[in-house]
Amino acid sequence: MTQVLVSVGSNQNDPQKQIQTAFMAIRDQFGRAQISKLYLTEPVGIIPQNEFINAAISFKTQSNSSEVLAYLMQLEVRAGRDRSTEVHHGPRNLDLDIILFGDEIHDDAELQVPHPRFRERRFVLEPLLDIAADQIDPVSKQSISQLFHVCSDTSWVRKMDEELLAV
Ligand code: PH2
Ligand code: MG
Ligand code: MG
Repeated sequence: MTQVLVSVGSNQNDPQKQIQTAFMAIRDQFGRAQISKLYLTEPVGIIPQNEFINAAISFKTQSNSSEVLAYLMQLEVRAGRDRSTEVHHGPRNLDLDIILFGDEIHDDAELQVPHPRFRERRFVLEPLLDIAADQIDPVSKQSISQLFHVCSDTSWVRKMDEELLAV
């Protein structure tokens, strides 16, 4: 079984509901899954846009990384995402990024894991701390918590009071 860490983000069309729906679908597909608290985060990128809600999800699977990626992309499409019309780093209904796939390293056109920019993103690392603080990045050999403590990203990340509905 491989431990998978996924970063989830949304800043359009009821972000909290988008994240809730994605989490329930992942749980249906992969069985037991954990989710972090929800975080309201400053949009990172060049165009002005709404704040994001970000969270992190972890689960175990026997599927390979291409299969998991295909499933997550299907959830993005189900949430109304159309890559052909969207702006790079722009607003989105649902973004599901594989951050770590066990200790696998892939640098392919279809999938790069560990996610190439996750170490520089507070909106990715802070939610991951809730559920995977001790998991090791196979590239830097640092744990999530070590990476978080040296991360120099100053964009704001605020833990929300709202919890996902208990379902
Ligand atoms: N995702 C992006 C671009 N900028 N900013 C925040 N705060 N959260 C995100 O998930 C995010 C972003 C593109 O994937
Ligand atoms: Mg993505
Ligand atoms: Mg992303």
